[in-house]
Amino acid sequence: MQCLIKKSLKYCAKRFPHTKAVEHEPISAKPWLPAYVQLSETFNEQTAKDLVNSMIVYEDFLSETEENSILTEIEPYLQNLHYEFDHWDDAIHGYRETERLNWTPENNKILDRVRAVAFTRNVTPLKFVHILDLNKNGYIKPHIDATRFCGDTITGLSLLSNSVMRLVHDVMKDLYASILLKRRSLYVMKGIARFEYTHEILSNDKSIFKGKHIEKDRRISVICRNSPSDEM
Ligand SMILES: O=C(O)CCC(=O)C(=O)O
Repeated sequence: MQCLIKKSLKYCAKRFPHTKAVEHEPISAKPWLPAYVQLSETFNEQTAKDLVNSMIVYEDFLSETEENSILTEIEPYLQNLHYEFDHWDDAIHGYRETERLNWTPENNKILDRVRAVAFTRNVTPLKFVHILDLNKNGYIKPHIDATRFCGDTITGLSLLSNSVMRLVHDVMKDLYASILLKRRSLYVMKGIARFEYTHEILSNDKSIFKGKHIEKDRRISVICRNSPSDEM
């Protein structure tokens, strides 16, 4: 039997020299897949590339000094707020939040760097920066940001803790991805990732990436968005 197979392979190789045995490489083995992304096996090359190109993470975007500089500015405001456990649209659990317009010159420089990376020239960044403080037990449930509050881009700096963001296709629920958001990283979510996938920050007990538990401690995200009136 083995002989027969060998013979027929030889025959094929002679007759069709341009054909190779088709190997089915799993999507997780693709060299273009960034290390911070884990995809469900139902993605094909196109759906995977569409997602990966619209959800980019810049690790070590902030230095420790820059992280401290932002924390020093925002902590006094956050300390006056209580963590809440019921969000008005039931989207967040264990959080406190504020918005900030005026920043120290050093922190303004950091935010300008974020905007330069995230927004193209024809985009109007919202002046208010959203600060979201999730306590150790806090998490964000799956949602798609309403288009009346935010344009096509959402960017977030992650302070104080690593976490896992889960993206799930809003219609094809078996297309889902885990994104590792390391402390001091910046993510830029736009286009397909922003409009076609829900996003959520997993609670510490579900915070798993590539089989490893990612400890989610208190985490502060500093989020810049663009205007909903930008043309999309
Ligand atoms: O904390 C984060 O980075 C996620 C924030 C979020 O879900 C949102 O802005 O819609």
